[in-house]
Amino acid sequence: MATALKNLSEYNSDNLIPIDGKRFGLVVAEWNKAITDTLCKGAYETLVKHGAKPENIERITVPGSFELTLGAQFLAQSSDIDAVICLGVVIKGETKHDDYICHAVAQGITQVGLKFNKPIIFGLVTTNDEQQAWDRAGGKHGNKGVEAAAAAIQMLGVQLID
Ligand code: DLZ
Repeated sequence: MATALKNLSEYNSDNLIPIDGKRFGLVVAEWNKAITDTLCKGAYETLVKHGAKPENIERITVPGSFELTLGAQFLAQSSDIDAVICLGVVIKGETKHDDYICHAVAQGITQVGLKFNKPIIFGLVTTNDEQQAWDRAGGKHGNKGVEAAAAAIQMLGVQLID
């Protein structure tokens, strides 16, 4: 009988499960494309570094972050895909668009994950300006695409222990 969850804190980026047989979906928003491409590169390279086969990584693009949820659903509904990584950059402007988009994406991809019982990773960078976004896309705060890929791998390693 299942009694415990394997502890996520046991993992770090050098201590992840083998993923050579796993299939990943990447959903990448085209708004702030230069930055989301950099996030995507970080995610892709992390998956490959940890053993994912390039032919097992499927990338689709969507217009903006708001569409990440439906993109995630397109991929998650395929029985082939084990985990989906959503990547977008939402930068604050004069209006509250950032709030609406971020909340919608957070709720949307949560629902997709629960509906399909698969990890759907929230790789949405939400910042006050473009520089802060670059700081998180290979800059002084690392690359959130790398972290998103590591989270997907970690989630595939979560299992019930008898
Ligand atoms: C409309 C919009 C705005 C103002 N800002 C962003 C943003 O900073 N980042 C992003 O990924 N998308 C933005 N969008 C586009 C919306 O996500 C969406 O694509 C459109 O509203 C169409 O549904």
